[in-house]
Amino acid sequence: SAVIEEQKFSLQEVLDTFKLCLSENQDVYVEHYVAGWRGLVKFMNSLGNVFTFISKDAVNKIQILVNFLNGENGSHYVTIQSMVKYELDNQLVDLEKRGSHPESGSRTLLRLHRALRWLELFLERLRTSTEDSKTSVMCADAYNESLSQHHPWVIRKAAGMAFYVLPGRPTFFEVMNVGGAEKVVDMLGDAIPMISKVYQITEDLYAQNNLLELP
Ligand code: 1PX
Repeated sequence: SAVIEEQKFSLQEVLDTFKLCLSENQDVYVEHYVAGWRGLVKFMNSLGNVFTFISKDAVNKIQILVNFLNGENGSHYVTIQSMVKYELDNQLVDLEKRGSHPESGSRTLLRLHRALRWLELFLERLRTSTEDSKTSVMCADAYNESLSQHHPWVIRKAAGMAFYVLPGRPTFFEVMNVGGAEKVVDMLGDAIPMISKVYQITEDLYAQNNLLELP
């Protein structure tokens, strides 16, 4: 019965989390940003064990940010804007090379931010894909166009292998648990603009502060 049935995970909820990220004055809430990533990791893990090396790194970075958020200076970590300002004002960021602050909130979030661009590109490809499109190709194209530029050869190689074993489009859509292909397309059309917006606001903030290459 519906009562005992375990609530199934839906990618819709995950992507909706990114809608909660923006405050009234276009600041980005770290809490919801991190929650969005948590959901994505959960989704990725449900695709199989091969993806755990990817999710481990994401989980690690999520945890670093959660620790700041729950730490004694947590009030400065409420939004990405306040985090960046606080860390820069207090010299808590390694700007040139990794030194005494190798795991600043700013450099950690930058890694997820770069991955968010991959997600945006991948979801857009999924949205416009046809029945015979290959998820592995869409995923690899999105990766090569974005995140790969920040990864050394070994990581690119390993990522390429992970894409290779991605389930096909039908299974992928099924695991998303949103409904039929038409529903998926609608949901993505709804979610992608929000993700793009969060991405662009973060990108502009990092560009203005010269932080796009943080080590
Ligand atoms: C409907 C689609 C939903 C799909 C959700 C999938 C979520 C993907 C989560 C990927 C998170 C990757 C975070 C990577 C951060 C990163 O770039 N880290 C590297 C640099 O960090 P560092 O601290 O050393 O400066 C780090 O070296 C990364 C290592 C792990 C390998 C990253 C490969 C990224 C491939 C992204 C594509 C994921 C494909 C999943 C298919 C669903």
